[in-house]
Amino acid sequence: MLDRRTKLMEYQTYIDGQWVDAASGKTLQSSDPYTGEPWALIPECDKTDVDRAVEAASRAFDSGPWPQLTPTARGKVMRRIAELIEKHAQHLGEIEVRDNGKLISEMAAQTKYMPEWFYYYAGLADKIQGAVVSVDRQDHFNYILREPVGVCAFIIPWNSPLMLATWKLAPALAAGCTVVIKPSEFTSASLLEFIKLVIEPAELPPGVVNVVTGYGPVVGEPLVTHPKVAKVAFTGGSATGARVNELAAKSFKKVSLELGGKSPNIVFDDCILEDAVSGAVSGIFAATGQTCIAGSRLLLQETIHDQFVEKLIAMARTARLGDPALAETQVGPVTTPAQYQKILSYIDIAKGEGAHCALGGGPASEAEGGGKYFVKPTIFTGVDNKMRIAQEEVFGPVLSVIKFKDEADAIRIANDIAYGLGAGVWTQSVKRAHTMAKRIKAGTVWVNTYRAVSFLMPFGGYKSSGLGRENGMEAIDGYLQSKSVWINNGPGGGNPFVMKTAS
Ligand code: TXE
Repeated sequence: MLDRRTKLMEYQTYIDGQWVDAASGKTLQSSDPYTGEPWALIPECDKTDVDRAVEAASRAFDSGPWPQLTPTARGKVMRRIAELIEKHAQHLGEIEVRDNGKLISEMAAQTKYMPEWFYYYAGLADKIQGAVVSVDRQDHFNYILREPVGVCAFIIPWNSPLMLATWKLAPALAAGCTVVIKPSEFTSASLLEFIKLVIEPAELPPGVVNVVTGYGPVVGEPLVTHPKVAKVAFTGGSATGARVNELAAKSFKKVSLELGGKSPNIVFDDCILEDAVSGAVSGIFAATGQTCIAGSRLLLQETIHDQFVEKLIAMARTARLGDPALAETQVGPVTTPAQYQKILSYIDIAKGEGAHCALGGGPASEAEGGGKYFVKPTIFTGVDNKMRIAQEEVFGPVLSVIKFKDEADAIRIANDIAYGLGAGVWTQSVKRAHTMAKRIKAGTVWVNTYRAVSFLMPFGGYKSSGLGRENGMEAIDGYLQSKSVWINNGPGGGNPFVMKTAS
């Protein structure tokens, strides 16, 4: 049971295998979203700390013991990491509940599943294979090496800090990279606990994993622009993602971006109604709607619209708001005060645009199970896909319901958006399921389920939802680069002024 009476926790950050304060000695406060009270002090790093961390990661990559480890040995280290997560799962989950306001039930599931990423990529570490290529030149032996890209910078958001760091860290370590992680200024504690309980005891060489805590522009920008960083993996909002991409482009870094979404959850009249209602609720109210894959646009076939909305409201009404540390709580607080204000302002925007507020529509009081930073589960009907409430990411428990006529209409509405992260389809028709999966422009399509993720399945966005893929086999490619090696076993010579092509 989470103990909220503890005194202010004081954290240090982790650079080159050492626990250190920020060079400036400054700290920032991290608040418990449920109480709104500060509970932890986090080092407020700046460029000096970033430089130290990147130098450490660069040394570890070039000359430390890490590059000397065989891929099999790297895999063993990663299996140790997985076992240590298993051992400390409950504590890590509780820290995230405290720092982020995530439900303990959700964190129990996440921390139980997180080790699988390290087991999976541990298994891939010694299966990174190049190739021998028969080129069209006699006496040549050509091969392709697959090498780690180098120092990787991870920028992590506040909504699922441990899970999203895991998605990057596991493939990067398997590839043989070293990393510098910048968690969100709102939720750094769980990552620092993860380093203390998992990374340090796993005995990775110093400098392989480093953390710099602090504010986005002050820490994130020097990290993204540092000449010794080879790759940036970012998860966060689209505006910040665009800025990070622009900065990284100046020094031609490799970049992967996992950005926002406005995912359509599409319900046809041939669905199993109860499943679809539950899927709609889980799409938007789970994690208080603070997930990039939130099914925030519910597209309902007009033939079932009224019946569906009635059932949906009935289920959403029963959602238990409250202390995220209690197992029975279903909707917790919004994580940051700024996000809370943003959600409320979008509720006003929707009302101003003429959408009908069918449920919720404002802050949830203590009497309603809420308190500071709680928003009532909110459903808007009569939404037109052109409205801002349908086009822009709210990142909160606010659902827009949009009617459609038929398959073609559903596809048109689903794709009429800048984003393309996820989509849900509810139907019993196999033909329709495959047609929709093919025609929706999104990185993930769930049919008769929603918000399912796995280390085995690639995850990422079409269009403005991002670049690159996390998870699955292809994620490791983002941390590797190819080197072509040409060995001439024959005579030299030939015209030195002409490119050597065929023999
Ligand atoms: O995220 P930011 P914010 C969406 C959601 C939310 C909006 C803004 O709609 O309302 O984004 O949230 C670091 N250079 N998502 O402001 O700014 C920052 O410190 C380098 C979607 O909290 O994207 C943090 O570590 N880094 C989303 C990380 O970027 C910078 C998850 C994310 O912060 C930086 C969260 C800079 N100039 C919000 N500025 C998802 N896709 O899951 C900030 N950062």
